[in-house]
This record gives sequence, structure tokens and C-alpha cells, in this order.
Amino acid sequence: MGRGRRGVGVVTRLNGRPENPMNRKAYIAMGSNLGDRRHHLQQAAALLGKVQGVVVRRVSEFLQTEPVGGPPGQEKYLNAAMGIDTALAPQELLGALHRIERQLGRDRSKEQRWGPRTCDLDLLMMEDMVIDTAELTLPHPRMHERLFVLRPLAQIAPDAVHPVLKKTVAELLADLAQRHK
Ligand code: A4P
Ligand code: MG
Repeated sequence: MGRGRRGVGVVTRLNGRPENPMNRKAYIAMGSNLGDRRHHLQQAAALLGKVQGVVVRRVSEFLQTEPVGGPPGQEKYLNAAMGIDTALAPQELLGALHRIERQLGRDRSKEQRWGPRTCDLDLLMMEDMVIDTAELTLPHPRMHERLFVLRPLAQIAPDAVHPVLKKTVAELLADLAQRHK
């Protein structure tokens, strides 16, 4: 073990290995199909970067996509993905994402399922965590079925491994693209 790794800002895992508090990697999907879509995604990334315990490392291109599901006649989406380093627990991060959605004008009480929204922020994966509670499912249960999620995610994290399906993001995208041919 290198010298200095137990210095300030380093906590110790149960197995005794030192852990940098910011060393959890997480991936987030962003989508908007209401109002100024580009501004909503830019703001979402900027606001998340201001959350204590979050560093935004990568943001994909903003890709225009056809709406999947939901009511007919919806506008097209802009979708993107972000890669972050974080010290937050997954539930804390989800809370921060919900706060940002509200700041960007999202009001779930007025929405239909998969209907138009100013900003949807989904937590896709966090390290190799697998969680299934009423508030949070990790990895996101539909991420591997969504081209609008996998295409931008593959730009920033092609080698990230889905901890349940045991495939990389690039492999999931290739499988799904094949099925959509
Ligand atoms: N929740 C549980 N797990 C998670 C997680 N990993 N990340 C809970 C985020 N939220 C999670 O979320 C509903 C509830 O899921 C929350 O209370 C949260 O605690 P929501 O954001 O209100 O609902 P949603 O986004 O409509 O549902 P979901 O499940 O995220 O839907 P999808 O599958 O993401 O579909 N078409 C295009 N082209 N682009 C899109 O971005 N998005 C959807 C939403 C449909 N069609 C789309 C797009
Ligand atoms: Mg969502």
C-alpha cells in the first residue's frame, strides 16, 4: 500500500482497504422533450456539478431521439448520459437528481407515465451495486432495452460492466442495435 493513502479524506472500507470518498463511479441518463431541451440538459449537468460530493467527469453528446412509449404526438427527446465520481450513497444521489428535476420545472403530479417532461434524470449504474427497493432499482431496470440510454452512455463509458447482465455497455448496445435492425 502506497504511503499517504491513509491521509485526510480517506476512509477505510470494512475489508481494510482504503477508499477515496469520491471514488464511486456512477452513470446518469438525461432526457428532455418539453421546453428548451438543450438548456434543461445543460442545466442538469451544471446543477449536479454543484452538489457537494459529486464531480461530473463526462457528458455525452446530446442526441435527438424519437419518443418511446407514452401518449401519442409527443415531441422528440434530447437524450444524453453523464459519468460522475461521487461520495454520495445511491439513495442520496437519487434525492439530488429528484431535486434537480424539480428545479428544472418537473412536476410528477401532473405527468402521465412516460409523458412529456422538462427533465428526467435516471440513475443507471453505480459501481457494481445491485439494489431493488421501492424507491430505487439499480441498475436501472430498462437501461439495456433503451437505445436512447445506451447510445449516449456508450460514448462515455463503453467498457462499464452491467453488474447483473455481466456485459459491457458497448456489448449491450451491439445486442440491442442488432434486435432493432
Ligand atoms: N426509481 C427507481 N429506480 C430508479 C433509478 N435507477 N433511477 C424510481 C431513477 N429513478 C428510479 O421515476 C419513477 C420512479 O422510479 C421514481 O419515483 C424513482 O424513485 P420517474 O422518473 O418519475 O419516471 P419515468 O422516468 O417515467 O420512469 P422510468 O422508469 O425512468 O422510465 P424510462 O424507462 O426511463 O422511460 N423516449 C425517449 N426517446 N427518450 C426518453 O428519455 N424516457 C422515457 C421514460 C420514455 N420514453 C422516452 C424517454
Ligand atoms: Mg426517470
